[in-house]
Amino acid sequence: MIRISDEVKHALSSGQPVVALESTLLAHGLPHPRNLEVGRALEADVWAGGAVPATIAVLGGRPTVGLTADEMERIATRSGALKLSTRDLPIAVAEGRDGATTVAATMWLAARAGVRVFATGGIGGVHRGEPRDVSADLTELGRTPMVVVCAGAKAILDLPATREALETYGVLVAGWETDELPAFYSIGSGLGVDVRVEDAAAAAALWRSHRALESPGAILLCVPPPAELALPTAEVEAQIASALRRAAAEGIRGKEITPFLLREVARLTGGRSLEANVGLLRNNVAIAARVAVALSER
Ligand code: PSU
Ligand code: MN
Repeated sequence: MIRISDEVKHALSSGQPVVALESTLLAHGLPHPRNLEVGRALEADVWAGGAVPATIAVLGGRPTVGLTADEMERIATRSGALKLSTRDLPIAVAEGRDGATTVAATMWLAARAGVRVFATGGIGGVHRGEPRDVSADLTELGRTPMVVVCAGAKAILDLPATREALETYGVLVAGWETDELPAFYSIGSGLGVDVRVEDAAAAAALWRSHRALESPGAILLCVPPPAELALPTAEVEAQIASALRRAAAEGIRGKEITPFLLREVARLTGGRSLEANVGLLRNNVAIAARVAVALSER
């Protein structure tokens, strides 16, 4: 059912480090043509870090782990790719559709292919003012063992509620050289992590203990955005508040809300939030490669 590229298949069978990458941020989270440029840069960053990238999507109904250059272009360029969470995968398969995978669906497919490390920008979580709109990313993080490298949950969300939900779902939240949960565009949220790790070897040790105990769920490795691109919380909060008001006025809901808010905050910050988003993605991917390399040693 899952098609794994020859490159990724070979890497997995020979114990080489592999890093999974998602495609929703390409198809729905970043503007065209920047999205394609970023997708390629993220793969190049994984290679530069000594690991093999596996970007994941559904193509013509076929879940695919490890996109070719043409396949990535198809997902990043053609409109009409569905936004797929775990529950949506059978729909795309049954209907033979193209779809981009969220954090949740990417984890589901990556785990079945045998990939242990995954990098993204910011996970989904509990929406502000919509405490019943909880991303299925949290459900998946609670049940699929994987090291998920991110800059925390997206700042457009209710971060304190998301932090509580991570605890309820039993997700181990680790801070990369920090005691604080990053806030996606900003360095800190004022919320704590469960453990601080100083390097890839410490992250690998945590993973080995997690697997030895057969602990459920993910290790969420949270990395602050690069300081030179991070936005001050007070400033970005004003833009988020205004983006949320516009979303409410336009009646935007469900899976449309996250892409809408990311776009609107990018417009209101004159593109600075987009630069922060791209910078943190590249940083997360580089750290994920280091963790994947540490996991493949020994
Ligand atoms: N990280 C980014 N940009 C994105 C996302 C993550 O830098 O667009 C995507 C991920 O695919 C995540 C999704 O799973 O946003 C969350 O969507 P929702 O809130 O609808 O669950
Ligand atoms: Mn939602």
